[in-house]
Amino acid sequence: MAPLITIERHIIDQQRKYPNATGAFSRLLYDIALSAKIIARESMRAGLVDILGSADTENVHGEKQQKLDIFADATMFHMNDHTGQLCVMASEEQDNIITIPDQFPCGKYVLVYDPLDGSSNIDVNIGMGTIFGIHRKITEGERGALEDCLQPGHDLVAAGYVIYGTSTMLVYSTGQGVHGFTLDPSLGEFLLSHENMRIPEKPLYYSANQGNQKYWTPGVRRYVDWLQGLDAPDHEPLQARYAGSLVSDFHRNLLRGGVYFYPGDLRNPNKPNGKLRLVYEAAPLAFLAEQAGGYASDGIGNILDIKPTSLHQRVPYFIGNRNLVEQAERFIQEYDPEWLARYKPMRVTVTGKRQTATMRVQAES
Ligand code: P6P
Repeated sequence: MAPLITIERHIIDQQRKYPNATGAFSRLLYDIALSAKIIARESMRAGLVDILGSADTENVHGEKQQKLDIFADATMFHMNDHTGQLCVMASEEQDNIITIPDQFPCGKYVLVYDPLDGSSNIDVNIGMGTIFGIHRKITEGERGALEDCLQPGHDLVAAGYVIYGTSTMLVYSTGQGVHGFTLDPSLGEFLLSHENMRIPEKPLYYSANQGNQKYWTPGVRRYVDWLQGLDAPDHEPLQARYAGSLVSDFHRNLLRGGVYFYPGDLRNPNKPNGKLRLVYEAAPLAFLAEQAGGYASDGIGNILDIKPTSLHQRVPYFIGNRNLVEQAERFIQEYDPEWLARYKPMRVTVTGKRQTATMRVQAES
């Protein structure tokens, strides 16, 4: 029988590559895996306990919160607030940064997360997920601050997601490739099932909400024609698959090859930057995509080079096979000068990892 490699064992094996590791980072990854098991258990019972439906509250984005949203958010907080690994947290469901309670010690890591992405799918039994990113603390003092949560994605030390689908999987990377673990409910363990995940060279799918097509820019509409092979008789179309859940669409495209995009549009001239949040959705998955041989862009350049200027900042988003994402950039560059003029001033980039970072305000360049 092939050896059962639990996520705990995999984390320890990864830690052994760093002789000076204290184990703090490994313990943080355990705690996230345990949080995932707890959320998975509740989401699998969602139809049986009073956790379906809306909580009759709204989050910072004015989005109706589901009971399971609130449960997942509380779980991520309570499983990580006391461990001494973190100095601050940030959640899609919380307006401001989440400080570590005074009675608990602080650590050197920062956890940003979307506790339950795609929660509108809960009541219709379609997949959803948790997305997380881990940064190092960069500010002075024991306790973390907002600036610790506003680091560019290329400074992430780890990122991952949990997908609550036909099975529950935890997929993560610490910069040493992307590895997937499937939860065995009978053991309560995440077991290594997808080692060194790489996005296939030949893509099969594109994922987008084409109900918004009338609001898309000319460049994005041209892009969809290209994806559908309408621009050339010998150009094979990609198949459309859209789950309404970023984690589900990203996971499928990571395994089968493809592109997911949620572009900026022309509906609101003051909001050309789309729907997805940079800090705890777009950047962590962009980190994974790059580790798996893919790429993520806001339509201009690498998502990982964008310096967040606010906690819930939104970005236009294209993620998947590099050649597919770069084609979107070319069409936007050629056909969308009006949109580019609106969006570029919002875009601050930092090229190069922290030690050699050079901040550049896109609007000035
Ligand atoms: P729409 C879920 O709210 C989410 O952030 C992503 O998971 C998903 O891809 C997208 O929004 C769905 O948005 O506008 O297509 O319903």
